[in-house]
Amino acid sequence: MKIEGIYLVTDRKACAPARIEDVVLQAVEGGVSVVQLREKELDTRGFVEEAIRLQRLLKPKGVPLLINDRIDVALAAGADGVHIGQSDMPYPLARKLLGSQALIGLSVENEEQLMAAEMLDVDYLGVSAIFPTPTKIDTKYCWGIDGLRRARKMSSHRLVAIGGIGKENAAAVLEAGADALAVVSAICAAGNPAQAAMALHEIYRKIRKPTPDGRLRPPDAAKQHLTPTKWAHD
Ligand code: TZP
Ligand code: MG
Repeated sequence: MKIEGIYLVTDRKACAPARIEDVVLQAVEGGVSVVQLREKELDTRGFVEEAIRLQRLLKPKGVPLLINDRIDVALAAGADGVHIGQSDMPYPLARKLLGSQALIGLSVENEEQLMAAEMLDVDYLGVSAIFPTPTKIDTKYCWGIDGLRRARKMSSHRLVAIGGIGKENAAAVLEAGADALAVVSAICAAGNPAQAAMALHEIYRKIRKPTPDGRLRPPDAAKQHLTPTKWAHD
């Protein structure tokens, strides 16, 4: 399963008073193609219960569920994978615990981390943060559009851009080489999450026109960098 399109990262506070499940369902209706459950304050019991609820909703729709940080929660809920950061479980151990079929994404916060990730067979890199965002205030560096363009040239991985992304800058982020746009507030805090997701998906669809065989075309900068083997098994 490829990570591409509009990637929803949940935030309980931004969704309130709506339930996360309702926002997720509406977002999927609007075209979100992957969901990450991110819970920084819930205890383990609550986290697992929420993950199980979401997995039940998403599985029949064929939308993968990733769990932020917690390998144990992903395993317990039968989620499709995890998203880990630089201080979470090291990638090789996460892969060992979750198996070859799991989807595993890794955050990279600077070029050194991006280059180090060339040694890893991660499913994608989360390029974090593209722009400053009030949703996460401990980010040390912002890639910006130019930084993302450079990252695209340097990395052979799928790139998921995150941080301050909304419909006003989505096209620029995609043009710079992102394979997916990860958003929190643009969907969770929207009055109408389905409509918000649809607007982002429409921008994505316009920029990534399908190839004749139905695959979505990567941006030219990305294509240049991909080796034939990597592109072949995409
Ligand atoms: N990681 C880097 S930025 C960020 C996360 C979880 C928050 C992105 O939130 P928003 O509201 O889409 O800017
Ligand atoms: Mg983390």
